[in-house]
Amino acid sequence: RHVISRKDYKEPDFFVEKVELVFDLEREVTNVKSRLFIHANPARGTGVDDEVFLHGEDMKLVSVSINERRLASGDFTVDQEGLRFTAPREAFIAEIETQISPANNTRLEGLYVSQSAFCTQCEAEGFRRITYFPDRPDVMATFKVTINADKSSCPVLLSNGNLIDSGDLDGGRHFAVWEDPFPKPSYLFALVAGDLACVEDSFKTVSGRDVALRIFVEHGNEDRCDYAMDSLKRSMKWDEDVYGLEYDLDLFNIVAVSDFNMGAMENKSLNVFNAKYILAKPDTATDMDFELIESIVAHEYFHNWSGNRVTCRDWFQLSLKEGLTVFRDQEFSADQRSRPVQRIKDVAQLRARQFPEDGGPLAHPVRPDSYMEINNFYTATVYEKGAELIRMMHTLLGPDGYRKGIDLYFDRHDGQAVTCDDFAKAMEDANDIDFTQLKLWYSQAGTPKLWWEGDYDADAKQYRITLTQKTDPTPGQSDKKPLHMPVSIGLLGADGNDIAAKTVELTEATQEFVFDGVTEKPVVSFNRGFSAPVNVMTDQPDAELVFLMGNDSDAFNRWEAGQKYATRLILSAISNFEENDGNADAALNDVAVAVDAFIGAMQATLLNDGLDKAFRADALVLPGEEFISEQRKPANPDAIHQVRNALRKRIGVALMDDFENTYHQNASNAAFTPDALSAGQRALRATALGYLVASGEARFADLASDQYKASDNMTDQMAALSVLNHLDHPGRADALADFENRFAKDGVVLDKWFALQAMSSRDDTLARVKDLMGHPAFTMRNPNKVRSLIGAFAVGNPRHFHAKDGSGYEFYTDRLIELDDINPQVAARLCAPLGKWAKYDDDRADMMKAALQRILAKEDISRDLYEIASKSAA
Ligand code: DPP
Ligand code: ZN
Repeated sequence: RHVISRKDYKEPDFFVEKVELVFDLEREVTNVKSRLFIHANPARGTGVDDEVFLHGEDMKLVSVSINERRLASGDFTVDQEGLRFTAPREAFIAEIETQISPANNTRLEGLYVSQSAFCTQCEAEGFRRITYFPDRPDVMATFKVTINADKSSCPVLLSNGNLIDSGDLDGGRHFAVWEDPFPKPSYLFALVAGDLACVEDSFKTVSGRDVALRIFVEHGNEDRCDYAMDSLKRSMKWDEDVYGLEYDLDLFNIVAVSDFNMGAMENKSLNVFNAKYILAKPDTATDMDFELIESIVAHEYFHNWSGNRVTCRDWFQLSLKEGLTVFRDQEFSADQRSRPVQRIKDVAQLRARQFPEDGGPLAHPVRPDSYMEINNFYTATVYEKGAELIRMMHTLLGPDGYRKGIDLYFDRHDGQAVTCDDFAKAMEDANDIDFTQLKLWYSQAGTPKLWWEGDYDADAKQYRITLTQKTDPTPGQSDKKPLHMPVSIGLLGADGNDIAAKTVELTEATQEFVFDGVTEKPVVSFNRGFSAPVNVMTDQPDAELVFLMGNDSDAFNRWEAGQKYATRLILSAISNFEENDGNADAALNDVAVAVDAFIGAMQATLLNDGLDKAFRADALVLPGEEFISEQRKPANPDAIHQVRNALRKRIGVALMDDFENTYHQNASNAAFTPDALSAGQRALRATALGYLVASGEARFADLASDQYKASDNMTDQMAALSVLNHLDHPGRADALADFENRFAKDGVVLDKWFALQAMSSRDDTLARVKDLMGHPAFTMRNPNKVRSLIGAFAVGNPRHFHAKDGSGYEFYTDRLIELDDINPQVAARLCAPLGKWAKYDDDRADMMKAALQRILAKEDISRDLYEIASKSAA
C-alpha cells in the first residue's frame, strides 16, 4: 500500500494559471471539457524531464490535445492514477475531454447526484474524479466554468465567483458561465445544478460593498433557512470586527444537499452544506442543532480567509486552515453565547473525541508525517487539537499580540499556499518571540500528562507549585520531549475568593513556580479554562473538589471539579462492582459518604441562581459512558452503564423536590426563540426531567410523555423522547410513532428518530436496529442515515455495541464491509470504534481484533478502510 510522506514534498513541476471548464450535465454520462493554461515551474531543478502528470481516477478519457494538436494514443499514457504526456518547451494549452457518471457516483467525491440536483465535493482529492488535473493545493488557478444542462430539471446553475453570462440553448437546455477571479486550488472548486428554491438576503461590508447572500434548498424548505442566514450575517460582521477581515466578492452562495460525506465545504463563494447544518425551524430542530448551524456556517465562512485566500501547501498542513478555523468558530460562538459554557462544550468534545484518538492506535500529530488516504486525516486531532494549539498561541501572546501575528500572516501570505511553519513564523515575527518549542505540538502526538504538587510556606507567605509533564509513546514516536504550554492557576482562600491567579509558562519536564503574598494556605484551581490541553493527573481531596464546585471564579473549573468528582465516584463504585455481585447499588453504598457529599454539591449548583442556566445544566450532567470507559483498563461497559445509572437514580431521588421545582419553574409559554438564554432554560429543565425519570418514579415517565405531546418545539420534544427512549413506558411507542408519521418524508428530522432507537439501552435494541435497516427511509447510500443508525449504535450505545456475546461487533462489521463498496470514506470513518480493543477485557478485545481482521480480508478493500483497519489492528 502506498504511503505518502511529508518529507517527500516537492514543488510542482508545472503550474496551471487558468482553467476553463465546460460541463454538459447528464445524470448517466456527463461530458467535461477542460482547457488548462500550463507553464513550467521556474524554480524546478535542471535535468528534470518534461513529463507532465495530471491526476485522474475513474473517468473515461475521450481526448487530449496540446496547443490544439490532438495527441495520438502513443503520445500519452493513462493509468489508475492519472495521465502523463511530454510538455512542449514553452507554456502551453492542454485540452482534455472526459466523461463521468454522476448518478453512479456513490462515493460522493467529485461530481454526483443528491436527490435531483448535481453537486460536487472536491476536498481533498475529488477534483481528479471530474477531470485530469494537478490536483494538489499548491497549484492555484483561476477558474472559468460553463455549465450546460436541461433547463426544466436544472433551472439553477452555480459555480464559484461571478456569473458572467447565461442563456438558452437548443433542445430545452440552457447554460451559465461563472468566473472566479481569485486563484484557487482545485479542492475549492464547486458546481451545483438543480431545481432548488432560493432564500435571499444581503450584507453591507465594512467598506460599504453590498454582498448578495443566497441559500439554496429543496423546494418546501424555504422556511428553514432563517437561522443559517442570520448566522452568516453575524459571522461576516464578527470577522470584520475581530479579525479585520472583509468579504471579497459581491455574492455568497450556500447550497444545502441531503447526501454529503462531511458537515460542509468552504468552496470559494459557493459553500455546499450537509442539509442537517442549514435547515432549522423551532418544530424541526433542537437548540443543539441551532448551535451547530451557527458554528458551522461561521466555520465555512471564516475559511474564506483562513483556507481560501491563504491555503495549504500540501495536505500535511491541513491543520493550518482547520485548526485555525475551528479556533475562530469557537471564539465566534463564545462571543455569541456564553464563553464558559462554550469552553466546557469544546473541552468535553476534545476529551470525548480527540483524547481517545491521541491515546489509541490512530494517534497522529496535528501535522501528520504520513498517510495512505488523506480523507482519513480530517480528524479530531487535526481540527480540535489543532485549534487548541492556536488557542495556546492566543493565550501566550494575548489578544493584541495574537492579532498582530494574524495581520502579518494574511498580509504576507495572501494568495499563497503555505505551511504551519509559515503561520508560526508570522506569529513569531510580529511578536519577536520564539515558538520553536511550542511548535512541538504540531509534530508530537499524544496527550501530555501533567502533575502538580503545592507547598505553602506561611512565614514567607509563598505558595510554591511544582509542575511535571510527560507524554506517553504513541505509534511511531517513542521518545517525547517536554512541551511549552500556558497553565493558568488560581489560588482560593477559605472565603472562596481568589488570593492570587496567574498563567505560568511550563517549558521543562519539571518546573517550579512561586506565588508571593499568599496569606493563607490556599485551595488550588489548576489549569483554569483548560489553558493547556492535557490530562491533569493530580487528585485533589473530595472536600477541595466540593469547595471548587461551589466557589471557583473560573466557571470552567467549577464544572471540571464536578466532573472529576463524579468520575472518581463512578470509578470507585465500578471497582467494587464485581465484589458486590454486579449490584451497582451495593457498589455505590461502599462509597456512600462521598456520594452524599457529591449530591450536596450538585444541589448547591442546581439551586445557585447566580449561575447561568446553561452552565447549571452542563454541570449537572455526569461524565458520559465513553469518557468513563477511557479512564480505566479494562473498561467494563455493563458496569459503567449500571453504576452511572444507579448514581443518576440516587441524585434523582435525593433532589427530587428541587428537580421538580426546577422543572416547573422553567416551563415557558413564550414562543420559541433559539437564543442562548432561552436555550439554557430549556436545557436546565431537560436535565431536571432526566433526573426525575431516573429516580424511577412512574409519574415522571408520564410527565415526559405529556411533555412530548404538549410541546410545540423539537427541543422539548427530543428532551422528552430521549428519556422515554430507554423505558418500557407506553408513551415511548406513542411518541416514536407520532414522530415517524410527522417526519416520514423529512430526511434530516427523521435521522433523529433513527439515532434515538439505535442509542436505546433497551434489550431489544440490536434487533430493532436490524429491522430499521429495512425501513423505507433508510438507505446505505445516504451518509446521514448511516451515521444516524449504524454510527450512533457504535458510538452512542456502548452497552449494546460491546455486548458480551459479540452480536454488536458482528452486526457492525457486516455493515462496514457492505458500506466500503458504496462509500469508502464514510466506512473508514466508522471503523474507529473497533480500534479501541485495547481498552477492553480479553474476550471483547479478541472479538474486536477478529472483526478488524475480517474487514482486512475483504476483497477489493478501499484504501480508506484499509488504512484505518490495518492501523487499528496493529
Ligand atoms: N468539512 C471540512 C471543513 O469545513 C472541509 N474543509 O472543515
Ligand atoms: Zn474547516
